[in-house]
Amino acid sequence: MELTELGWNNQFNDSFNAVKSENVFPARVATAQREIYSILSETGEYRAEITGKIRFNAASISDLPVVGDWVMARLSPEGNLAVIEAILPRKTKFSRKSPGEITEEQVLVSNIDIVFLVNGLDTDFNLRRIERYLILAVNSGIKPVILLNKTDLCDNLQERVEEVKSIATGHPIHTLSAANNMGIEFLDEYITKGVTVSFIGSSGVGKSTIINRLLGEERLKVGTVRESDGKGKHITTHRELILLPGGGIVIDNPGLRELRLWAEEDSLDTTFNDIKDIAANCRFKDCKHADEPGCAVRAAMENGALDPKRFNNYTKVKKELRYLATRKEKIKSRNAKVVWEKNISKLTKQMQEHKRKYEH
Ligand SMILES: Nc1nc2c(ncn2[C@@H]2O[C@H](COP(=O)(O)OP(=O)(O)OP(=O)(O)O)[C@@H](O)[C@H]2O)c(=O)[nH]1
Ligand SMILES: [Mg+2]
Ligand SMILES: [Zn+2]
Repeated sequence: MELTELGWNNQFNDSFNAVKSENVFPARVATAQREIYSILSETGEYRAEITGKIRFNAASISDLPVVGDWVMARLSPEGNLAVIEAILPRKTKFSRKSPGEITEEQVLVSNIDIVFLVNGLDTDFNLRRIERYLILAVNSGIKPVILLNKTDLCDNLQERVEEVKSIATGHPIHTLSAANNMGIEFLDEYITKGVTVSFIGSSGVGKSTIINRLLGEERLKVGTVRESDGKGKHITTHRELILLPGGGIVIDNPGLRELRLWAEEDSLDTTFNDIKDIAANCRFKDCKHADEPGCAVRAAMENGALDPKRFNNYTKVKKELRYLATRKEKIKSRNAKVVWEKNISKLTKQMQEHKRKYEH
């Protein structure tokens, strides 16, 4: 198989040449489960592990390989197991804040060109969630495409599309019914040879169903949704990179339970640019849009130009990202302090040694 069919490009080639040694080869991570990986290369697929050095040097989970990564690998003497010696710099990464209390980035997939944000037009439909997905995509620099699946279950399709349009800030929106193989042709225009795409969304929205349609066979397991609320049953349990017969690379994801944001605060200027534009007309530059006179944002909500629910979500997300930025800043200064203390103690030791040497 040619590396370009796996998404290889000049950037990866340069990174690889800069670090390569004898008997290593480039490969792409197809699955990653508890530090057991499968990697795809010119000569085929291998099971792989990481070196102790990668594990030891990893400051956080995002320093370990993820599905989509390009790596430098070496075959074990027996030739059936590979060892990953380095991760090549990622071109893009789609991240969230890792679940739980720890303030840490969790890279879900890397080196993707397009992220399809999949939504069900049944009870899953939620504009506020789409806004959150868009923040993550915009922050990652990956082109987002919004998919509204299950058109067969929706009797107010046009209305839904208009609602999504009003929050999509120009990103493309497509409707389809994957289960009925209807309206899926447009995907071919996005997924061309060497292009990597990923499907992200809640459990049960039809991510694996769509990929099976692209494959032309029922290769991925799909599940049913709960009748009462349309929620999926987390059928896909791990990420997987799959090559499509017509060229193109797709990564299936398990349904996301939690979508905690990992993004810079200024990504809101893009995802909520309508609010930014309206706020530019507030009388006071530092208007909090609470009870100040001449507030253009409140006026827009009153005259129907801005949906108060969108504004509420904006405020909520802004707070969340502010908190995240403070936490990151704290961790940074704590780490800097540790480095500083280490340096000081090293210096003190050197001085003591110097003194000992010359005092006698
Ligand atoms: N009515 C209808 N059902 C669909 C459509 N697309 C998918 N489904 C059904 O939705 C259910 C869930 O589909 P999956 O493809 O397993 O969903 P998923 O997003 O991969 O879910 P997880 O793997 O759990 O994250 C299955 O019963 C599918 O048949 C559609 O267009 N219309
Ligand atoms: Mg699935
Ligand atoms: Zn205002």
